Amino acid sequence: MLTSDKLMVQLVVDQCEAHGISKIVFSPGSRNSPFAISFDENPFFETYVIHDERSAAFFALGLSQELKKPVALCCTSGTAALNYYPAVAEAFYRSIPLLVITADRPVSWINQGDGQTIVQRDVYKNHIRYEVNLTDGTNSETDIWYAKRETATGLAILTGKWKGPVHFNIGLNEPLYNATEKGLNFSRRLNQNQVVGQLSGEFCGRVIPILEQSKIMVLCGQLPENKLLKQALEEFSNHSNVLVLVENTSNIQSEKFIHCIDRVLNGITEETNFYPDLLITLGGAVVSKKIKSFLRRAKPKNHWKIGFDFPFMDTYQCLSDSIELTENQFFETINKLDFKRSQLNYFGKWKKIDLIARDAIDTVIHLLPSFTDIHVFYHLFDCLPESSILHIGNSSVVRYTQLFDPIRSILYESNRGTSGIDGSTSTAIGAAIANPSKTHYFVTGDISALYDSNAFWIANFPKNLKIIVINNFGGGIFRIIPGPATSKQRATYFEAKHQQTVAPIAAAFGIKSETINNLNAFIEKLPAFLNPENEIQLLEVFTDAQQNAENLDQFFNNIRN
Ligand SMILES: Cc1ncc(C[n+]2csc(CCOP(=O)(O)OP(=O)(O)O)c2C)c(N)n1
Repeated sequence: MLTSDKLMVQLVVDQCEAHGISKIVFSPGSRNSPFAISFDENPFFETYVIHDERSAAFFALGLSQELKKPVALCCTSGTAALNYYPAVAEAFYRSIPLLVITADRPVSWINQGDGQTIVQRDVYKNHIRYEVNLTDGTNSETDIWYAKRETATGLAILTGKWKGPVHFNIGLNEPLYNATEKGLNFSRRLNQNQVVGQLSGEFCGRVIPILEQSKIMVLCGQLPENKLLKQALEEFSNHSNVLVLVENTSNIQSEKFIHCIDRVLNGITEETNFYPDLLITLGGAVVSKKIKSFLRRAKPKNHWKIGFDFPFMDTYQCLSDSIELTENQFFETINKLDFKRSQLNYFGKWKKIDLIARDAIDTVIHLLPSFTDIHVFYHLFDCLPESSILHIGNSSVVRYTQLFDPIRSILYESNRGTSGIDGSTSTAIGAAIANPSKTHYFVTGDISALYDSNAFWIANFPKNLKIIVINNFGGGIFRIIPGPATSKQRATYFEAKHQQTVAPIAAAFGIKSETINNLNAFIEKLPAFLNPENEIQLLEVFTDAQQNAENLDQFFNNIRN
């Protein structure tokens, strides 16, 4: 087998293979060409070639999100590495294991007037779990020991308890394109033998009275599907003093939980009666801004944060205990504790309001005039095919999707780590390619779709992905959130109104598209579009930007008791 003659490149590639990283998203360049040679020649690796590094990195994130495995990215030196940054930050806040390999000049040539050169050391400093800097050169025994040890450390962290992006920056001298027969293997693993955690006897003893006497709110953020966790949470919520709040991106749904947080909070009048005494949180980002404000006002006496990532993040300003266990371990242990059933019907109080709102929706929606964003989501949730995956764009899209009860068999994904609008299409494409056995749907706003339109350029556009673009000719969110909605600068600076349509751009890349501009046509065409057999892959719907905010207001006002 051939490989690059650069020893440090061979070493990094051997380490990827030894650690089971088989998917490589490669962006063309000269400095990283030794990696192209070594990854391409080795049949263990599957490579994807994507020019736009911003899009490539989000695509890799989508692959990793779907496969639940680390994925590597490889780019050339200079601004190429900077274009990875949005997805690196997203991966950091979502604990997604991206291995970022950047080719560089050797350190002696940084800032010496060479082309395509920037300072790449520490480039992702604030958003990376580990960084390794290597230079191909002398390759002494000590250099190789150092490189093996450092890369092994980085790779152990990449997939450790607190996962996240890791950066390997490799300085390479010219000539770059020489290949040689593969000889030695340079892999080395550092095995992390993680102790299985358990709650201490002291903790269990201390918390029994709290569990018996408190109004307990369990708030779930973004999570991958986890059937055992669902069971454990259902068992825990058999206690009537336990309320479980989830979002669609939590990917755990049950009649015993409440799924639409903003919708239920909208129906609460005497807020203080609903404050919890104990808050238990798990998972990543929570979409609902309203629940964050609610809890910051409530200041529960105790807040237990479960999980390994960001253990001391104090989102609700009341963190009392950081519990570094898996969510499953925690709830399975708590369920085994012998604590008495409480008479507090905390769950029932919330559920009553939730049901009133839910029952009102059908009537309320049919009274809303024109064709607005909320109509799109109402009808979409009515006919999304079972067992598919819904990728949700940021901005108002992710907020609208929280208003309707999730369909149980569907998984919900979104770039909620940093809520950027810059890579959602590329992420959805990566996920669809990673999991071709499922149909993937992606809903996005027009600005987000235009921002990441280079995603349409990704080769072999997956046939199992269908995209709905809601075009309200600007950032519709700025009409519905307080502040910008009434600002004199709204139209130009926030909403940034425009006349652009997305379908022709997608069509230019060979993606079959259709457009719709009225409600009846949408209702009629939606089921056919969603059918996986249908060749149309992008549906652009034009909604009434003027009416959007008013319809959303009416919705919230009328679903109240
Ligand atoms: C990379 C990035 N730049 C800017 C923003 C700020 N921002 C949030 S929403 C938004 C407008 C999005 O508009 P669109 O995609 O059309 O969705 P809509 O608001 O209509 O739902 C902007 C610019 C962001 N979240 N991410």
